[in-house]
Amino acid sequence: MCDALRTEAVAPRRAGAALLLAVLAASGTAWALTGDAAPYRVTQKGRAFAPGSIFMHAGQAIEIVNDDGELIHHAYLDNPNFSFDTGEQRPGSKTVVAFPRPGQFTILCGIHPKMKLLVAVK
Ligand SMILES: [Cu+2]
Repeated sequence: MCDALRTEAVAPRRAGAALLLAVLAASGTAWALTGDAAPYRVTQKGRAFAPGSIFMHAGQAIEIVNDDGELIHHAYLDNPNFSFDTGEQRPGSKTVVAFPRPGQFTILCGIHPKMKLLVAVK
């Protein structure tokens, strides 16, 4: 892969992994598999991820909640080591994403370019 080809804010793509995780979360069985405590909760009130940065270990997960009134959000990560795409997050929805391996990641919102969430996984 050539880094120069990875332009910023490209159109988010649909990732099968994220869809699978969403299905697991909906079934309520995902956490028995990880063996970890509840995922880190990330809110999006006021068009901002909060907290803005998270430090965690491989295998842990974040739960991205759209609690921002009537706004739609669309969190995604496009990284050579790990990618996901929540698709449109309707008000009141939440998506759980587990990070399987170490790395430094920046999650963006496909609708609000200023939204950034840094995730450091070790
Ligand atoms: Cu947004």
